[in-house]
Amino acid sequence: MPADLVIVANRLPVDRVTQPDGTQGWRPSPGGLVTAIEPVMRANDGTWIGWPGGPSEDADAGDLDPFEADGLQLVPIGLTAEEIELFYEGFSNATIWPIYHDLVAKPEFHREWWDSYVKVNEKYAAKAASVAAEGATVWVHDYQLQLVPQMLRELRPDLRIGFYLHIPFPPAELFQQLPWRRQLLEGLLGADLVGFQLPGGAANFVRLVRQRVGHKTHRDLVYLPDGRTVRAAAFPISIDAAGFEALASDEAVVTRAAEIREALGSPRRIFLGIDRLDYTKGIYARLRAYAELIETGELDVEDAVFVQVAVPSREQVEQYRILRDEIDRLVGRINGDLGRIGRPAISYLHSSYPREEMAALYTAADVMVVTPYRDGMNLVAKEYVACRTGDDGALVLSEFAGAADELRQAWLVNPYDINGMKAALLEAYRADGKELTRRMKAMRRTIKKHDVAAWADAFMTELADVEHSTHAKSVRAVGRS
Ligand code: GDG
Repeated sequence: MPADLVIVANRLPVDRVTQPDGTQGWRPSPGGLVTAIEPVMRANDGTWIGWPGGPSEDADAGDLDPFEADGLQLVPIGLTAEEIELFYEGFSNATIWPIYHDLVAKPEFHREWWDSYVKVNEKYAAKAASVAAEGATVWVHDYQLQLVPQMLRELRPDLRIGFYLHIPFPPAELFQQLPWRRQLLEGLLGADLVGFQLPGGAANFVRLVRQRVGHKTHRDLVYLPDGRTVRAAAFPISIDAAGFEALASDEAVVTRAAEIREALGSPRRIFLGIDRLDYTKGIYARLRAYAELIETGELDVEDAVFVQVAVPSREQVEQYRILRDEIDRLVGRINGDLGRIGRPAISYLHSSYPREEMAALYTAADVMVVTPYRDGMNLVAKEYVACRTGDDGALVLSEFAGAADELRQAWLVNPYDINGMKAALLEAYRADGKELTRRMKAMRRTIKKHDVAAWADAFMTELADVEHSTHAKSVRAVGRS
């Protein structure tokens, strides 16, 4: 049945699993996005288009039929092993990802990766065009699908199209290295509304459109020669704050948090880092800063431990494999040099956990350390705050995470400044209860007010409001002031 609302994202909110009897099945992988979008999906007969993960033998064959899971209509897009390598691991994760994150790693440019990116984006656009009802709203997500808005508009000019970028949008100086910069900008301009995490990303985009594509712009509006107007604006994403708070208050989670502390040898303070094992997250520098504090005697392994959870990620991409080896070596060296029997300096876990275990870790941790070199938002920081129902606990947060714009009461640090990080870690460690409560109370107010439902609502409302008709030919007369 044609859908009035279509979500197009790289991944479906389910994972394909092989059941014990050998048949294929689906397991929900509910993340923040699906929680946010679910109510509006249900209210509008929504359909979600995305890749279920894993390679498909023949991506065009009908082995992936639409299906329903938990009342949601899901339309799988199959990717071949070659597309996964070129489009996903290649162009998305080894070209766009590093460029959009301030060149934290060196991006690679390969024409065959780009060709695959175009082809896969065409596949998503064609599928969206075939399931959207007349005049429907289509919301496209993230950096893997930046060409979809324009491709979709060509196929279906009747649609209202929104795009949201979950990662930072880089300054012009970096973006213009991309050999396909113009195509990417034009791809995004197919949308009526282009959403970013922060106002800076939206401003970078509008400036690039003016410079590189030559369209007229005024503040957050772009005027296209065909008479359309495109709006670029910030919509900082958030979390299901009430859901995390409820989870943290759950008796089983509270008990588990106490068990974790005990299993760690009941230290006075637990430091915690939880990140996908990604070079943007600043794990290496953070652990070095912590180790130096132990080395100099400012912290003692009898009193404190650093729990670092590194969630496996993009393991087929070479830079991620190198990073894993580097962190493995660093943790081994730190624990070898500074640990004592039963008292490692760092408790390192290369694994992923259920949501309940995440909430128990947040509840057990006295100091949460989130120090990415660059991050669109960083939901882990917000989840920690949501779980601190006792208004205690300290957050050490990178200035370069989008979350720093809202969580001003965290100990804000420059993740490139090891001494600065050491000072902040110590301050957070030594802070008294009154100071912790003052900071945490303010952050919790922010998170509760700006939760993920508010985010989805703001984007959908703005998308519904965007002038869908053509702008007047005289550019000056139309601009919002
Ligand atoms: C991108 C942008 C932006 C992590 N490990 C486990 C687990 N998680 C969950 C966390 C959190 C999410 O994954 C991670 O989100 P982040 O925001 O921290 O980072 P990215 O994955 O890089 O996300 C980022 C985000 O998109 C949203 O727009 O904020 O800047 O890079 O929700 O809780 N969840 C479970 N087990 C784990 O082991 N269940």
